[in-house]
Amino acid sequence: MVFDTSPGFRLPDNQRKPILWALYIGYAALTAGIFHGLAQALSYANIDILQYFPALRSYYQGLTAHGVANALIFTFSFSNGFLPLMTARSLSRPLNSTLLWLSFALLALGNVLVVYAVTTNQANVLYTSYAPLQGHWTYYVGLVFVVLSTWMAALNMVLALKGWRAENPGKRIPLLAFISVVTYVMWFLASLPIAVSFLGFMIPWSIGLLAKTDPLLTRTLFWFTAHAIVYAWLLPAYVSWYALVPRQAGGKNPSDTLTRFAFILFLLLSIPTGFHHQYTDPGISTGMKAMHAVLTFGVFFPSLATAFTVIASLEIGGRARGGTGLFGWFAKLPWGDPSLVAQVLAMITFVFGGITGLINASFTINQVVHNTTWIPGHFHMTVGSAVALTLCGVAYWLIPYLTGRGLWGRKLALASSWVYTIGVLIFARGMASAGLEGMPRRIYRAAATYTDEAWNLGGILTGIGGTLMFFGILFFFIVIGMTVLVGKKGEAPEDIPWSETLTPPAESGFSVKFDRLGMWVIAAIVLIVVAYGPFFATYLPARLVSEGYTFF
Ligand code: HAS
Ligand code: CU
Repeated sequence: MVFDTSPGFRLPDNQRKPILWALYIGYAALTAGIFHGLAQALSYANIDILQYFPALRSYYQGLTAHGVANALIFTFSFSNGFLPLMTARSLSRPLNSTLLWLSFALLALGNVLVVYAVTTNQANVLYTSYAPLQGHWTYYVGLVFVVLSTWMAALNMVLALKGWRAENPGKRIPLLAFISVVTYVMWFLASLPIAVSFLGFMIPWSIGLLAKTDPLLTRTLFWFTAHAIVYAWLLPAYVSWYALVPRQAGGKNPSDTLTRFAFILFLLLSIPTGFHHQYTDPGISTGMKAMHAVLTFGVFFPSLATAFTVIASLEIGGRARGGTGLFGWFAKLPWGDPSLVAQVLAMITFVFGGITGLINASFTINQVVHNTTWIPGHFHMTVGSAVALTLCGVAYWLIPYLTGRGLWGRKLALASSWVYTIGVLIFARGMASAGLEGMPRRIYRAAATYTDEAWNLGGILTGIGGTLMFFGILFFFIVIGMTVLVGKKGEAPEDIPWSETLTPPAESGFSVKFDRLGMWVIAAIVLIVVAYGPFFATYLPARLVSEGYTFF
């Protein structure tokens, strides 16, 4: 590892434990979820391996498990551990132990319920889980517990920040704590609509208190949260890219102000954009959809700013290590450091995730790609690599840091990221091109009674890429498993790889206002009301018209 391991503030051992266990749940979910991923990818190449999954009752059971484990449980378990830890370290103060354990207990309990519902074949509702597909109540209640666990983590961070502010009046909030807190404050706001949907509609409906429910309303509440959820997955990765990666590359974050600005933009713009998932839904006016399209282009901007910043910080690192010329610095990055390599490969893949996202967001072009395999092509280059690979890269220092055991199998760790990245690029190329030919998403092609020759090449690439991705994550699992079991004691970093910024935070001017989080939260709420208010004002009350369906 290239970063300095001199110790700084150390979280007490009893607080490191729940953090470590939350991370274990996350990485275990990642590994559990990839088996169906492999089957799904091979199915697009017309190879059926699901018949060898004895415990699985249906394709949709497996697809639900894959989405829930990899997109929901993995990401939030990681963030529940990582973000409070970053906040505490950045503020050099401990967290609230009760809240930490409560957050962990809710996460664990939520997992037990969701795993029960899915493995017993009672909740084949996919990770998008809106009406009229109906699942067992334990599925929805389990997810409510998972969301509550994130709220406890958020509260813990906000309390730590409050405590710090009381002791440091007038001081700028340390950058790492600032971006960590903003991430979960955004998520807290974003999670409220799904809480309304689950508590007000889905749970009463699934236990029979409500005979019928409102599909459009619950879909809208779902996407209200679930567009912003993608930034709740992404921003913890950005926390690492902005505040840790520069150090790992031997560089510095070029701008404290730009970093805070980007996160404030995410706080403002992540949420009022959910209708870009509902362009084809009837019952929502074109004007509302167009407004969300424009705001989606707006939320593209802070990611562009992020691209600028992270490339600059890598360049500073590469040049400090002796790189010269336009691209010479790139070769000088520490390509032997698995943690950095995973994250740089995540960034490179994300460029294509971003481009495909912009295409999705374009109101008219969305008609071509919606509900085709283009969409999973897009999101495996975002959550499936920008996020997943970064979270794996972070594990390569974080698990040693928390367990005190040195990383086992550095070369296998490097291979993991390369194999995964090459895999995901082939996979997404296949999904995207077949999607443009109209190959539907969420089908088990190997068993479908219809096909199209134009899907064949894309399908084969999907199968090849998906297989490589599977092995990439399997390598990761071996590395982390062995690190925990036999990693050498005493070889672990004693502190987090914490970056400096080129210039310290400004003490005057507009930038200081970024720290007034309450004000930005109010601005975010105003924007949400503008973007969603007209829909609810004209739509409500709920139209309880649909009973529940269980097709699979
Ligand atoms: Fe998306 C659908 C639009 C980002 C996830 N998205 C999805 C779904 C998921 C998902 C899961 O507008 C499917 C949901 C479902 O099941 O139906 N998405 C966007 C846009 C962005 C975007 C505009 N998506 C994400 C992220 C996700 C994610 C992030 C997860 C984490 N997405 C859509 C739309 C749909 C959609 C529509 C609905 C489609 C439909 O019809 O159903 C943008 O935020 C993307 C911005 C990204 C960039 C890239 C910046 C690049 C960086 C790296 C730079 C570093 C480098 C390093 C190059 C602007 C920061 C270089 C290194 C050197 C050493 C040189
Ligand atoms: Cu979205």
